[in-house]
Amino acid sequence: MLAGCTASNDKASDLNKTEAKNPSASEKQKLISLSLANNVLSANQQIEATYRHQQNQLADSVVITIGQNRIGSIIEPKLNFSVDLNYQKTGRWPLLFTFYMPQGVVDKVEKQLLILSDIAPEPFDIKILKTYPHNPQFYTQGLEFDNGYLYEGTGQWQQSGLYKYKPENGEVLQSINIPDEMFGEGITILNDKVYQLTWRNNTGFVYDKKSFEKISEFHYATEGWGLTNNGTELIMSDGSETLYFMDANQFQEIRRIYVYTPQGPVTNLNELEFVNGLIYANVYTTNSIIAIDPATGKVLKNIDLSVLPTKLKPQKQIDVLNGIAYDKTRNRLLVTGKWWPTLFEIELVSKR
Ligand SMILES: [Ca+2]
Repeated sequence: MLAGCTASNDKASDLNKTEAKNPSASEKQKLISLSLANNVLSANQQIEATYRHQQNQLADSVVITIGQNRIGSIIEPKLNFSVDLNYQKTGRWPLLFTFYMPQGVVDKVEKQLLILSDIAPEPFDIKILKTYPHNPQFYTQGLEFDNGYLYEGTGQWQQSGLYKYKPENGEVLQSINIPDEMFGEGITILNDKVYQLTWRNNTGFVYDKKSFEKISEFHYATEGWGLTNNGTELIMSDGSETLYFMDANQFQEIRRIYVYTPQGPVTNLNELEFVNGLIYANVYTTNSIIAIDPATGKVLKNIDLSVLPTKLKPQKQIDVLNGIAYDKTRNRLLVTGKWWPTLFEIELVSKR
């Protein structure tokens, strides 16, 4: 009994000590409450907020930030204040309000904000310019054009590999298998190296483009889906709406974007291609390719390719549209699908 009392007294005194040590810490959190009129905004809208101070004090100023980016600041804000969002990256972001109160007191309030795109994607149809054979054994997971050749990464257990072939006739010139316990995913070519992801092993491979010899492995935390590059960084999808920009040497994340239309996120981003400054992405299980602004995550184009499956010669197994390769020297856009017998050269035709 006595021991119990002692223990509880000790606890109480510990608590007092903690408060005495840092009296402002607990008070700080209670000083200001803030509510947002709307926590879902379009990139061109205004943040509208209402704040209340516990002792009805008025703030000298408030500074609004998202990460390292200062959205705005207001001197002597009214209890209801608004500020231009002035932030173009779509997705969920923590919005931080730093209130500067009289006597040098600073109070911070964080809110979650969902930013939608303010741009309706331009709808496109396609025109088929040419067809080429595509190996119907290839479960296409990555496709890229380089210096006259197509490089294709394929999936399926015990059948995954990397192939180099002539687009005109599909003749395979070089290939390498990946280990049986791994399921191959996206590929891209940067600085004479071929990078290849695997689906659920958190492991990728780097090959010498010329010899197809494996140079190294790299690792990542998410699933691996699509891969492309912008000339300096690798860009990776993982089946969500997130695209990761990765350092090509260390394979460390540099930044990320979240892909959104005005309606919401576009998930299941699969095979990728960097085309004239935009990221093209297959949307898994659909006949759509979207074009994404790499700076913001906004979807700028929505390309309807539903005509393509109707052009395929029937065969035992045909899976979904996947695989985009851009030949920049001849401005050719090449697309195919998993186990498709045909590779299509296409042109975009605006529906507007
Ligand atoms: Ca590609």
